[in-house]
Amino acid sequence: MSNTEQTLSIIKPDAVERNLENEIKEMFKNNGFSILKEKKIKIEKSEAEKFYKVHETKPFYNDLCEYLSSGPIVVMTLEKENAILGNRDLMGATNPKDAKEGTIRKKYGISIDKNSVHGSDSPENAKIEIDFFFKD
Ligand code: IDP
Ligand code: MG
Repeated sequence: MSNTEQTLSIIKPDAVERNLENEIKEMFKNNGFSILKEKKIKIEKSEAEKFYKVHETKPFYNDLCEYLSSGPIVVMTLEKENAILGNRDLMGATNPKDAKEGTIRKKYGISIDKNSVHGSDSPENAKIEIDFFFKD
């Protein structure tokens, strides 16, 4: 049975800053993802805190929110068969050091905090995250 899904992807400040936006989008397209919606924005720290609320008890929460709001980001809705897991596979492990060859984080990630991309981790969160950025 087919299972077309949408997932939220973010090209994070470290990658936008290094002008990697187009190269990363090419990786999505070459792997069969359609970019349905996209916008380049800069968010406030308070918005980053809301977006990353699931991590609010983590020691890195404050730095993470500072970071995501530190410069322009590109937010996108990606669509493909099994897009959520497919995007997680293409992104690679959270820590670029552990990411497999051929993944975005292996290719472009600098460190665990500057790991170039975000991707939703479940159908439930994909819906919440797409609505967060694209609900009119
Ligand atoms: P994910 O982005 O692979 O889904 P999560 O565990 O959801 O990883 O963490 C969200 C983001 O928080 C990561 O992408 C990374 O930038 C940052 N992060 C996760 N763990 C650490 C850590 O141990 N130290 C610093 N930053 C971290
Ligand atoms: Mg996550």
